[in-house]
Order: sequence, then C-alpha cells, then structure tokens
Amino acid sequence: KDEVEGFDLDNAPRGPIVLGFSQAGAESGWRVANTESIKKSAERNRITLNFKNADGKPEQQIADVHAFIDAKVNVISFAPVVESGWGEVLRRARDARIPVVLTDRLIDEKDTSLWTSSIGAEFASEGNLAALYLANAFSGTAGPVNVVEILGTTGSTPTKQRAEGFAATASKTSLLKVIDEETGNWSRDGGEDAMRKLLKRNKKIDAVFAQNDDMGLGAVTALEAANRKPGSDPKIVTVDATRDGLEALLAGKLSYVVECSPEIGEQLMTVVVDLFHGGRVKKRIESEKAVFDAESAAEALPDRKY
Ligand code: GYE
Repeated sequence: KDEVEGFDLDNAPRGPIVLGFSQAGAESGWRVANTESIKKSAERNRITLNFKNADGKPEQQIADVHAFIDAKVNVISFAPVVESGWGEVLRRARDARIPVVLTDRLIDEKDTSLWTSSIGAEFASEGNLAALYLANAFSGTAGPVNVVEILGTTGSTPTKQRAEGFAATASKTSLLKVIDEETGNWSRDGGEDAMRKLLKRNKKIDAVFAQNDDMGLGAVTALEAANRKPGSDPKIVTVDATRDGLEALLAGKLSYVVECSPEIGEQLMTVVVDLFHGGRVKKRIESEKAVFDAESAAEALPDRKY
C-alpha cells in the first residue's frame, strides 16, 4: 500500500489551499534553506502558507500543530524536532479530517494512518556513505582508525539513522572504530563545543563524522585552536552540502561531504495540490542526494544557492 487516495473534489477548498507548516527551528544552514524552499514553493503554487517556527522546542511545535487544527487549515505539515510525542495531536488532526504530511524527519508512532505522506532523505544511507568514504581513505593502513562522532539533536530521526548507517558500514570494515561521541545540537557553536570535549577525552583521533556541515565547521574551529590540521589531521566527513560546507571542502578543511537536499518545498506543494485535486499521493517520497569531494564541490559551488 504505497499510495493514498486524494480527497473528493467536493471537499476541495473553494479558495486557495491553506497549508499550516511547522518548522523545527533555524539551527543550521540546511534548515534556513529548507524554510526558503517551502516559502518560495508555496508562493509559486499559490498556496497560502501559515508558517510557524518551533525554535527547536518540541512542546512549542505540538502547540503549533494544535493551533493549525483550531484554525481549520486544509493541510498540516511539519519537520519534527524530535520523533516522540505526536500521537494525541495527530489523532485530533485525523478526527478533524485534516491530512498531515511529514517533511524531512519522521515520528515514532506505530499507527501509520496518522499521516498521509512523508517526504525526506534516507538518512541511514547518508551514514553508510560517510563511513564508506573513510574506509576507503584509510584502506591500506593498519588501523584501527579512531573515529569520533558529533551528533545532532537527541531523539531526531537524522541523528539516529545517520549514526546507525555509519555504525553498520563501519562494523563491516573492521577498520573504523567509533571511540566516542558528543551531541552538537546541529549548530556551529554546538559542534565546536563538542569537538573541544572530544579532544579533551581522547588522545588519538583519526577522523570525525559530524552529522551536519555546521557542526563539522564548528569542529574545524576547535581543531585549529588545538593546533591540528582539520581535513587531514583528523579527516572530517559531514552531511548536508551547504555552500559553507562545500567551500570548506574546497579549502581542504573538510574531507568529504554527503549531500542531503533541503529543497523539498516543491515536492511538498505537489503533494498538497494532488491531495485536493484528485491525484493519488505516495506514502513515502525520497529527496535527492549526492556525494562531494573537493573537485566536485568546485563544480557545484557556482550553482549552490544555500
Ligand atoms: O542535516 C541538519 C538540520 O533534518 C536533514 O537537520 C535535517 C537535518 C540537517 O539541522 O543540518
């Protein structure tokens, strides 16, 4: 069952469709670009956007979704700060017959009828790709390669799945060893702080897996302050491929970047329009990804808008 029926045309709104969108926050370059993408695509599709920013606060975000139900919006969408806590408000949305589209991240509810569709990246495969790069980069060395991981917000889907994907591939190589981890909350300051703690606790660090560009860039600052040479000592792999990330890759301060596209606004608006105008929508829609080394970063940078 990978497709869901759209709504009856009889139920289609008479005026513009109203979409209530709750954004997780503004914690990273990725998130800012994601907000841009959603706002621009709503405008282009003539969808009225009721936008709220939860600023990284799970309780705020649930309150925002309740407010969308009270306002009788036509569709609700949100990028969850964390996976937990969604059952009650989503049952209320279902009772009010308001379709819910998850974007970017997932929720941990077993009842899949609580959402109509979800749009986002396969985070585990991003973790796989990050580990695969390091395994190749260190192949031929005796090992073990000591890796420290800088994690995103605890309880969010990409934090869990990027770590799982990385660990799964790392364990197959019997070369990479995750020796320590620290949360950096997706932000630059958080990444810098996390790296400082990891440096204090660990003598030999060969590589860093930072779960997003911003935390990786924060780690670069901490490593330079400790007289290390980030990009080679240690190698640093990140996820997102924002402009700042690709520029650091080109400058040799990051070693490799796995892309996770924030530009999912257009896919979201297509689902919203299809829901009300007779189309069928997919239960799961995957967003784009690629991988970058310094050479392909140089090619991509002129067109990178975020
Ligand atoms: O990688 C990070 C952002 O959920 C994919 O959240 C998103 C992640 C992204 O803060 O930069």
